[in-house]
Amino acid sequence: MRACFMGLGYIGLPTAIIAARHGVQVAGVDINPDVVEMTNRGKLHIIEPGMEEMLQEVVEAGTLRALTEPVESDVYLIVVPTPFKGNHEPDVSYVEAAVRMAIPLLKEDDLLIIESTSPVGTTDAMKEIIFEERPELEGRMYMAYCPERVLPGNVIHELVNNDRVIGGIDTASAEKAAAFYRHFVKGELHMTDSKTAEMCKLTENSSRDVQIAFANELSLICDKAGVNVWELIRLANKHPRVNILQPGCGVGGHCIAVDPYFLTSDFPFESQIISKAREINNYKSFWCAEKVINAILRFERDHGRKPVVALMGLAFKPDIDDLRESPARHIVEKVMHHREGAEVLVCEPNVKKSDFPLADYAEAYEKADIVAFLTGHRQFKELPWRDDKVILDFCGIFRKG
Ligand code: SAJ
Repeated sequence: MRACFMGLGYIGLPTAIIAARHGVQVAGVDINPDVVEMTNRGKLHIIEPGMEEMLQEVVEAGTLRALTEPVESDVYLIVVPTPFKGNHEPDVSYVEAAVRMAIPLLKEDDLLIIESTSPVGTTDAMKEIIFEERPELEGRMYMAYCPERVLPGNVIHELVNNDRVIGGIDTASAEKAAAFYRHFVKGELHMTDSKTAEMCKLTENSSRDVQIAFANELSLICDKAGVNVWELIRLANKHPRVNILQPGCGVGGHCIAVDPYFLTSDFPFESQIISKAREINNYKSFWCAEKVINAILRFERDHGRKPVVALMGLAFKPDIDDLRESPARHIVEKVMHHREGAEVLVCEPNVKKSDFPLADYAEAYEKADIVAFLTGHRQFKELPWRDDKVILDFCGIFRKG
């Protein structure tokens, strides 16, 4: 079986590597020649623990090679980004461009799978483009939408073990796509139609965004009410049918903070809660930055000197080194801008280099008058509580249980 992966990014590359380890002959295509060159040298251009060793293995075995142009295959996978254009409107032009690159190579019995997060109806739209260009293939090839659901940082395990939704343009397509994923997926494969599969991906991430927004809203209410939000959630979750997530300093990454807009943009009147959740989670970062700035002003007023401030964490979630779309990073930028002359120490134990000079987290904690925890890293949880500091614990470092 030959598969051509169009897009060697955060999902395309790991999936290509795993498929290449499971008997699939993989061509990995990326328009960026640097990505192609690095991949062929066995160097990973993305951040994912354990993945580089696997890449080296499949490059050496010759089961994966990277190219800038697609080659004739049996399966084509579209795994390119779907960014925004204008005001949070999804832009499917990369998906369309990748599909158009594959069109001249398609032949009878081929399978084309879209994995890119896409607005509802994208697979049908791509089907029309293909059959307009190649009418002789109508009814003679297979197409499916099969979203991924891997958690960055745990990709190797989740790519293999997660259940997957397989959305065919018809039953035969769903079966053909399921047979392809069976090469490397141990989780269950759930077959449906392509529109439902597209919507399912958007629903999963919107659902999590809404649930986090509920926790973040509670944190704002608790701050005003003088109630410890962590204790509140811990106790409420003792109810057999309540399961509240944890508040933080906002929602980051490119999935949960992005995918809900695919629904709000196409269904603006219907998606009320989804749209409000996005607002709440964005507002939470702004609120945290304001809290730090106010603490700086209050400290100077009360002590007659500028404080030392430690901002703990830059990554978008605990125990990873991924700073992309990170609310912690937005907060750091805002505080740096409005620091009123205070010395600000930025700490991120999981990275060596960033746009900001980085301080050692234990030394910064010792030295600072004001400490704001922005990411709930494991290392921070070892630090002792200190009554002599102003501690802004936005991510529950000192929560019990
Ligand atoms: N967060 C909270 N409180 C929580 C949980 C998370 O504030 O209780 C924050 C995190 O700190 C982070 C953001 O939410 O800033 C997102 O983190 P995450 O761990 O919830 O999710 P991602 O973005 O790393 O990955 C998500 C996953 N989707 C779901 O869990 C529904 C993953 O399975 C998807 O494959 C991925 O999006 C994607 O690619 O779509």
